[in-house]
Amino acid sequence: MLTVYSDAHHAHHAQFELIDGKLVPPFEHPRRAEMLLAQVQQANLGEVLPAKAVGLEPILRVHDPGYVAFLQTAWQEWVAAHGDETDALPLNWATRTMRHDRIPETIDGKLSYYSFDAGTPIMAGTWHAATAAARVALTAQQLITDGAAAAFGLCRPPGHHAARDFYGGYCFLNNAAIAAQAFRDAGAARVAILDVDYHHGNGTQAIFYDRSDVLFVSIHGHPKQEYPYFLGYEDERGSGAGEGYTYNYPLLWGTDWGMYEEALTDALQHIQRYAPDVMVISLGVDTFEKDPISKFRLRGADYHRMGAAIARLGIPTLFVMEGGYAVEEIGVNAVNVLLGFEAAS
Ligand code: SP5
Ligand code: ZN
Repeated sequence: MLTVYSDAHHAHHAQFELIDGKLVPPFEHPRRAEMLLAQVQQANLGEVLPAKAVGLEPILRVHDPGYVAFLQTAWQEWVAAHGDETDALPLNWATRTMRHDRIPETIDGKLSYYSFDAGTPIMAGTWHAATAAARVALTAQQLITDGAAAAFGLCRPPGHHAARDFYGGYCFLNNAAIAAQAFRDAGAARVAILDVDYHHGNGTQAIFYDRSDVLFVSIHGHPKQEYPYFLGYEDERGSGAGEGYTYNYPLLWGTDWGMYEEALTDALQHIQRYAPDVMVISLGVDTFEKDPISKFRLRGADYHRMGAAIARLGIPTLFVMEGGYAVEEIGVNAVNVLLGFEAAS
């Protein structure tokens, strides 16, 4: 399997994230992608290709132009207001009874308007890294459009929490959604997205919620217990033309492979019935037993089983990297999915 990778992710290396009431060094840091790349090479998964240059067009097929413009200049505006010593973080949000129809003019207001958490710092290189991650996903997508059976987009920062016009959950541009839309624009009639990251892919779900041409299926920590809390319940099934094209499998803390596999089997049956031309896997390995911010109990060998189960559908598959914060094991676990896929293909 070919991997696509860009060094540009190094440009995004914030100082702090807010978690558990503390400002701590970010869990989402450059060494994650370094460990992934090292394991791709160590395991001889296949050649590693650079990301191709792409314009903003495929990004704007998914994201709001105002949001993209905000991301592009947010850091400069933050520096003008506050200097460059701290990362840019929002402080409050428009919750119930407040207005969503006015975009503030100041940078602090815009950070609040265009985000949904305080755990996703913006710094000098964030835009550069986020666009590079989208280019990684698009380059890998192109490989499959050109006939490859599978490809791995080693994206960082991740993407599945980012919606059409907001960021959060360490995500700025929704790499998987951008790739899925690019598949459609390249002629695929139906695209399925399977999101196996520990956290619900709220951004991806929202982007495709009212559409039947992109099926969204997610297995994740139950929103009654787990971040991002406000999406990912079983009764979310899509709306309008998209009704019946979203499926959620919320699972409780402590979920092990036995319980996970049951959901995965069911999820894969929905995808098989949909008969997509191509499939995008939002590949998070924060379901791992030793993940520092998550509470599932998957073990190393389970990732091989996961990849094999995905391969049995026999559908061209783009893997897009999302979360996973047990940095010592992130490479082995993610590459195990890919090796399991190859072994069963
Ligand atoms: C792509 C991705 O995996 N984003 C995850 C974003 C998680 N944000 C913080 C979640 C905090 C949940 N509580 C953690 C408790 C750890 N002690
Ligand atoms: Zn996650």
